[in-house]
Amino acid sequence: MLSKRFKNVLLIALFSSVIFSCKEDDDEATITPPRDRSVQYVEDASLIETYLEEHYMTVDADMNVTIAKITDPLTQTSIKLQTDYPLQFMENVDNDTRVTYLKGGRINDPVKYKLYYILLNEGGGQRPTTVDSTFVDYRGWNFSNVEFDRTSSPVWTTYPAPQLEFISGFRQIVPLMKTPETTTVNEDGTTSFTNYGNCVVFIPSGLAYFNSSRGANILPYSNLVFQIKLKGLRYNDHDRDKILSKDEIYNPQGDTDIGFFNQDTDLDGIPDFLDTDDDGDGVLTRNELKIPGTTPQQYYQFNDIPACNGDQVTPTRTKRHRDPTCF
Ligand SMILES: [Ca+2]
Ligand SMILES: [Ca+2]
Ligand SMILES: [Ca+2]
Repeated sequence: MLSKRFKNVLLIALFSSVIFSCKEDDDEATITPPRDRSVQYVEDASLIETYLEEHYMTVDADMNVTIAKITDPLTQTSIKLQTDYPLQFMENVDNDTRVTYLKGGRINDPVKYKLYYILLNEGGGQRPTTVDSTFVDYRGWNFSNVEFDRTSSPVWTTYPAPQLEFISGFRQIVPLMKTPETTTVNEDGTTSFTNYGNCVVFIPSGLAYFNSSRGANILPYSNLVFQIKLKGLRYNDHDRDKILSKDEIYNPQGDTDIGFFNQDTDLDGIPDFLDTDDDGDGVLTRNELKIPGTTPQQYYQFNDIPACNGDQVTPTRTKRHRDPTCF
C-alpha cells in the first residue's frame, strides 16, 4: 500500500545539480562514524561567528555578493557590523532532512541551529514553502571563499526527491523570499525578472553535507555560503488530491516532527500532503471535494471546503475530507 501511494511522489520529475545531497557522486566521500552532531555544531557555530567577523562583502550593480577576508579594517566593515544589508538569523532551526517520508521520519538530529542570512531583496511575487518546486539561481562557496558551484541559468528544485534533495539549510531559507514581481520573455528568447527574492545564507555543516564531501571544495564538516535568487515557483500538489501541499499543513509546531510531516489526520504514518485519503475513510480526498450537482465536475477550493453535509467549518467541525465519519 505504501509503495502505491508513494508512486505519485516518485513520478515527479527530478532535476540534477551538484548541491543535491546526492548519494551517487563519484567524488563523494563520507567519514564514518559521523561526529556527534551537537559537538560538531558548537565548533561550526564558532567558525560561522568568526567568518562573519573577519570577512566583508561587496554588492555589485546586479546585486551579486562577493565576500573576502578583511585586509584593511579602516575601509572594510565586517559582514556582522555593516549596516547596508543587515545580517539576520533564524533561531531554533531543526534539520528537516528525512530518513523516511513518514511521520516521525526526520533525521536524528537534536541540534537547534542558528541560520544567519542577509535578505538583499525580499521579492514582489509569491512565497514558496519548503516543499514547493522553485526555480532558482545560486552560487555556493566555502569558508575559504572558494566557489564550488554556480548556475548559469535558473534550475528547478523539487521535493521530496529521494537521493536528490537540496540541503536542508538551502531549502529552509528559500521561503523567506518571494518570486519576481514580473517575469518577461524578451524577443530574443531570454527572460527578464524584476524584484525577485535574493539572499545570502551561511549554512552550518549539519544543515549541509555534514560528514560527507562533495569534490575538493566541500570537505566533510564544511560550513557553506550560498547566494540564492528566487526566479519562479510551482505550488505542488504532491498527492494530487486537488489540495495544494502548502494548504496541507495544519500544525507547524510538532514535538517529534516538523512542518508538513507533522500533520497526519488518520494517523497511518503518511502525512496529509502525501496521503491520497487524508481521513482514511476509504474515499479519496479528491472525491470528497466534488461539488454536488456540477457538470462538468467542479471541486471545492481549499478555503471553501465545508464540513459534513455542507455545514460551516468550526473549531470543532473540520473540513469534510478530514472527517472520517463523512464521505
Ligand atoms: Ca495535496
Ligand atoms: Ca495519513
Ligand atoms: Ca477520505
